[in-house]
Amino acid sequence: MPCGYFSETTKKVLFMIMKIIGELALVGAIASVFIVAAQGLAAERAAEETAGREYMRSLDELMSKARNKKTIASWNYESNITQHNNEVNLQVALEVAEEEKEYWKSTMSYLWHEYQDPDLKRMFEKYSKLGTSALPEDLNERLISAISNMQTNYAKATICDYKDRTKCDLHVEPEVTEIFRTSNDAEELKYTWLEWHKAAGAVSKGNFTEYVNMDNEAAKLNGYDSVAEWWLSEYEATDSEDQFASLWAEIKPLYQQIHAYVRRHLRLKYGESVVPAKGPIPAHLLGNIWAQTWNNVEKFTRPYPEKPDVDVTAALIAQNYTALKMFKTADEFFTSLNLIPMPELFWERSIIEKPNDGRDMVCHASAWDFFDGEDFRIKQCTTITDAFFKTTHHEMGHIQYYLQYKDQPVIYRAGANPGFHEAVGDVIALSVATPKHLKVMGLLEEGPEDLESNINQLYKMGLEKIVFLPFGYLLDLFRYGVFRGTTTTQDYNCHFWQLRESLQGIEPPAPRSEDDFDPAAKYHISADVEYMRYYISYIIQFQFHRSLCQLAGEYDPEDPTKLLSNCDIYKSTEAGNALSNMLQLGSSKPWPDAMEALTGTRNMEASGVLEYFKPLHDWLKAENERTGEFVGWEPSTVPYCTAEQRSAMESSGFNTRLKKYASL
Ligand code: X8Z
Ligand code: ZN
Repeated sequence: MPCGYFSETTKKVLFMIMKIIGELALVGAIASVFIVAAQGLAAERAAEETAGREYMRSLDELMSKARNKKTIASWNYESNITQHNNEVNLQVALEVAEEEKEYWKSTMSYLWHEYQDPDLKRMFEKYSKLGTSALPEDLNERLISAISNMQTNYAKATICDYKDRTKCDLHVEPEVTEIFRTSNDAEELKYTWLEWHKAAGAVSKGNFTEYVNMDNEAAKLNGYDSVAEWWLSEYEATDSEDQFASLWAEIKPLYQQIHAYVRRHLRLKYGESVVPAKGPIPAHLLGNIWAQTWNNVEKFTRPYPEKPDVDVTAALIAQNYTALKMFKTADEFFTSLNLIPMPELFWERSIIEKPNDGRDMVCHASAWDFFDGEDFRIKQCTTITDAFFKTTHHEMGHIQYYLQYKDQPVIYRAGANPGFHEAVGDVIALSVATPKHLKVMGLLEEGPEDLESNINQLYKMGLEKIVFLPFGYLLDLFRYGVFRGTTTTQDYNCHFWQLRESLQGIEPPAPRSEDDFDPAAKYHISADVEYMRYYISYIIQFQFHRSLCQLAGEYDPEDPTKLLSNCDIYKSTEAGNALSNMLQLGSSKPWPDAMEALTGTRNMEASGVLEYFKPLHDWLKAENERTGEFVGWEPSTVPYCTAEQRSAMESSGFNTRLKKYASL
């Protein structure tokens, strides 16, 4: 039909329809162009992601070689401190830093932010932090030198003997440690304390300031405000500092009870002129040069002295334990859980005793991953003591973690967070230290497991675990302040002691000033080792212990014969397999995933510690009430801050922060 025959209206309608069809066709055509383009883009992205995956594989191989090279040089230096080994170590570290810088540039050219695969993204994200290698070479050299100067000084520091002042070759390990373990002479302890802090502390102040400046530069190049934020990032949460503070708030009442109980016994032993009734405890009387664990005062403060000694040092010596026998015993416990035995190379290359060929070395115990999947070593100046029996398990726990995650990419060969790594061996040692297990091993005499022995046992563990918590917490509260610039060189020692007094309730044995630099007399400050990891470990190890004990059928909160504090997971493959599953993850998943895999909760919780020590807490409260002991402490009368420093602490907000973090 010719068009002329249509009415005007029909024409209009037809026109509209044609227009719409035309527009639809256009939209369709455009859409298909878009679809094709989008498909192209998706394919491109997928190809880019595949390329990223390939790149990651090769990068990881290169990093394994680089880290292996760097670790060998560090081991050679730390196990034999010479000028030559120090220079080689520095050279290799700088070379590897340059290599890493090149790799980093390639890494950052990938569009990893867009990747679909969360695992691949996580690896790129981790590699996007270049660490201290981000520094220009000259600054990196200054950083490495500042740390190795402090480290060398700490390792070589010696003092003279109190009784024989001509004998001047006393190192922290073993001599100073041994004096603090055995001496009851307050004057000898004070002298040794002061000498050690002079030899290992004051001399490192300049290097420490240089280290802080250089490390803060590195932090900024990695996108952090300071090293404090960098260290905190390892805990993968925005409110980590608040989490740490609320854990302390929960534990503090328990700490105050054990503190009051110990102070009373020290006062009875040394007299009120040495240990004031309501004051902080003088730091030199607690059996440890840093007052971080107080096990060595157990022998004269034990709640039920007539019951057998729970310290196994004497039994180890009587039974001719050697360093090797302690290591073999620990290995046997791990394998009884179906965990991995220490490999051949480990036994060949570890240093488990201080060599007596006159060389200087870093004696502080450490466990090493050489990142080649084969070479794992411990370096430890073992002495035959209860403490080293535990440290041996502690270090072997690190090696066990390395072995469990050795098939992960290098970037994931780390703890779920730093606290997890520190907790593995300690969890094992919690079982080993039970009266039940020590009796099986013949290290503790047979006797009934009555209430009194249980309190003795819990008390001994409290002197090791509860009292450590404020120390573990404050060491990095101090360094966070330094890194953030709220604690300057003029206030180092004053702020340090303010924290020690507020959190630990201890005071220095004599007046201190800014000519002293007491923090560096602790290994981890002189060696640049983050310390919050131990605080976290001492909390989460009790969560791990509780879950493992339940899996092993050794703990039942309803059954008084199955106490958490006497649970031994020895030979439980159920417990071992659950632990292994968590360890194998390395840092491939955020830590709450790893925590959940073992404990069913995604949080760090104080409830494990509190549940474990509940009977002791009740006993201490009743005992302190019975004796009328003051719980808590009044301000120290030993001067360590000037009046100007004290008023500045008020006006600068230091005191406000202290109140918040110390739950004051
Ligand atoms: O440094 C250690 C281990 C090596 S990772 C021996 N620890 C801390 C210390 O000695 O201060 C273990 C407990 C706390
Ligand atoms: Zn450790």
